[in-house]
Amino acid sequence: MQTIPDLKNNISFEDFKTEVLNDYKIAITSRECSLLGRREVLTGKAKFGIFGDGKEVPQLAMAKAFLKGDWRSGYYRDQTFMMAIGALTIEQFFAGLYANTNLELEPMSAGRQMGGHFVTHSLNDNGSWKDLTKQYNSSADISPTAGQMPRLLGLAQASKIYRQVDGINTNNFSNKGNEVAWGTIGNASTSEGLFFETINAAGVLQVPMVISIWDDEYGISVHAKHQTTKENISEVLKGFQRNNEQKGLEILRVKGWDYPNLIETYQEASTIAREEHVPVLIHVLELTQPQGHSTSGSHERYKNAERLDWESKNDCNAKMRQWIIESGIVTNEALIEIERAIKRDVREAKKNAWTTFLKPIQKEQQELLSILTQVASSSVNGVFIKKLKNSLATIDEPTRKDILSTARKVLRYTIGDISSEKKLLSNWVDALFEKAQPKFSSHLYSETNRSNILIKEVKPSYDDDAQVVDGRIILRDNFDAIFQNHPESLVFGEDTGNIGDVNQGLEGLQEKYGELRVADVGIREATIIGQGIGMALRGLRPIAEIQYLDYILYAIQIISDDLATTHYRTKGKQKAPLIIRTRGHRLEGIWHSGSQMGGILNLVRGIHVLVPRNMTKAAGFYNTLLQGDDPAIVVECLNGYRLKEKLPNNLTDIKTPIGVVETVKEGTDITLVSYGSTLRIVEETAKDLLSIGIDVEIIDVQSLLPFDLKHDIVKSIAKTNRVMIIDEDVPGGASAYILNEILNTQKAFKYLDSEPKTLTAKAHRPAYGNDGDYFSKPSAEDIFEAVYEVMHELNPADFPKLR
Ligand SMILES: Cc1ncc(C[n+]2csc(CCOP(=O)(O)OP(=O)(O)O)c2C)c(N)n1
Repeated sequence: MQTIPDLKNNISFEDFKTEVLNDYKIAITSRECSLLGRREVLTGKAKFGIFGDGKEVPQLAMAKAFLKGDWRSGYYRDQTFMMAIGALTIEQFFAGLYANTNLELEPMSAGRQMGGHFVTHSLNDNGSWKDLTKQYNSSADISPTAGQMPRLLGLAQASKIYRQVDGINTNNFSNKGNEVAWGTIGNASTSEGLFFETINAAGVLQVPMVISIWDDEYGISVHAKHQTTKENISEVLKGFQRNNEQKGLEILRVKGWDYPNLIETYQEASTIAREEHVPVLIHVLELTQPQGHSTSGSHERYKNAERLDWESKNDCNAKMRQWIIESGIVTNEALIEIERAIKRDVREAKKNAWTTFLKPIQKEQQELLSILTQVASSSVNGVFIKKLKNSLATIDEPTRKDILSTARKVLRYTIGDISSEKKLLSNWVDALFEKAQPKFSSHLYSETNRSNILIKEVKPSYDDDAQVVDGRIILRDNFDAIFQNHPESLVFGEDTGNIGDVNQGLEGLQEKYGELRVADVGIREATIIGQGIGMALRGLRPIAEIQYLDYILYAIQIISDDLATTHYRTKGKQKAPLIIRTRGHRLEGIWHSGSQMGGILNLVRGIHVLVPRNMTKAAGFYNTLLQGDDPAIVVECLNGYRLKEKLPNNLTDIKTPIGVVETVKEGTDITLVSYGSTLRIVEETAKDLLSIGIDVEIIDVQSLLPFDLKHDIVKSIAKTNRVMIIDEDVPGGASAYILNEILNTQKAFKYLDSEPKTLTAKAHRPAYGNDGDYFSKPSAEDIFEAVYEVMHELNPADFPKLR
């Protein structure tokens, strides 16, 4: 079905005819998929449908200009493009709609994403890279509108890095940076800030990117007059147009039904982006949406008769058809023949997709029915069990939910039975869960030997006369070694380049490694992360710097929606091992508190969250992360850059293990669990507590996600029988997360002789200044008194009430 890329004008008329008809067939196939797809939802076979009808013809043109090695970052309308590059068959289209969990049958996400979310596979099963220069590439779509834009920037930036930075091994990834990153977005989604942020950054960076705006004048029901100034996005963007004096974007416009002009426009865009590394925006106008936005509603509700009439007359497929006949390529009759055959093929493929989806589930249904027959005959509740069994038997097209919920309800009827049949059923339920649960829950993190958690610890070692230096020096020297040893690594952020970051952890490194590898960027956190995601998807090892932890909130949407789900939503077929470097913890003021850990932890499952208590630990984390495949956020302690640390003699080798806590002080009375800057206060308070006879054990969590994989905390609690979590986040923030891990995962309740305690900041954002901090976050006195109170409850005679 695939279109022929890079169609040049110097082909024979016969070849041209074949090519056009081949394209027309793709467009009609895609349309037929949309039409039948909608029906599958309305009849209940699929849950939700969002299709590419009305956007077919421009996608043919885009596919022709799209070369091997190129990347797409698009959205749910792009099924025609995916078909045209040969990355989506009709069966796969329907397998996605049905949420088939078999990755071979549903390569877009193994049923994890709703239909219309596309991807190609970058990785082999063992997690190693495929040769991305020899295949067409698509990053995995996400649903939030414009969420594809930040990543697009990085996909394009990677070409620039591969072209301009010497010493990187480009095998598998790039051919001299000739690859173009192609973005697609709906007209209404250009209202999002992420779109403007990306456009501006692309203009600044001058990267090979072609953004297509599919303009059908609506965003669901909302017309362009409510979306876009002047109702015209390319008009508004005119200021970005490059000219003879100034760099910028090339902006092109073309009508979405005009096949020959579309091909020409896309070839032009491709050449500009590929050869000059100049971003191009193509505003594709006059598109339609024949079936409305999605299966959730009908567009007759919000489009008037005049618009609906216009849409039916300007349907891009109909216009292409008309052009084919008028150009004498083939007759109307010949096209009718082609269309009839396609309808038949799509119907057939749809049926196959449904059968292959259903078969394994029906097999499970039959297995269960046979077990239930046995269970019913051996149970006193046989009558009720038979009823449930018969009800399951009547379902012709069952889901796994139908099957498992029947089995589990039957188990309730067998509570009083002691029989081999009951055992058979309960084993069968366990086995089905074991088989089915990973279909939905695997690959949140790397499952290969490049998983971060497998990387072994290398402890720092010290000379007897080890130099004592500011923490930032340790970081700087370690980054220096990283850039030396990993040519594919690079760092970028606000004030990261010229001054070597606001705390000078990168001092002098731009001079040494150049402006592309140690780079200043604009104030645009979301696209800083997007830049990192895109480059990581293409084999680079980016370190994206977010200046202060508080400002990660600007990027948390893209971190959560895109980065955290990349590996999961592709079932391990793409990875983005981005390292996010930031600093926080124990700064001051509402927007410089650096403590919002609970919010972050709950939004970034799929990413490791590390809070090293000093810069040696931080350096070790960076070294570990560069050996692994999982993305991570490293929060450096803001007040640690100028604190003195001993310089290890094996700095560049040290590795801080991930998911491992450290007991920094042993004790007998109570286990204090903390991390980051707060840990230092806990350590100081421990001395005061010891002076009055309270001997605490202190554990530094240091790796919040993943959390204490060896369950060392519960071992400590088994000894002390008491626990307190001390955290500078709000009540119910990270402390609640830690408590859940200790109580629910590690089952520490068995060992507790006192109520488990959390000591946190106040519920409000921390006020500014020393007193603001004192009255907002846990102070040394707060910690002292809270621990003392626990000991007072235990032994009021030795520890009488303090106040
Ligand atoms: C951040 C976010 N807000 C809202 C939505 C719900 N939504 C999905 S598509 C859509 C309209 C998009 O319109 P447009 O960009 O013009 O693309 P089209 O669907 O018309 O191709 C909206 C509001 C979403 N997916 N993400």
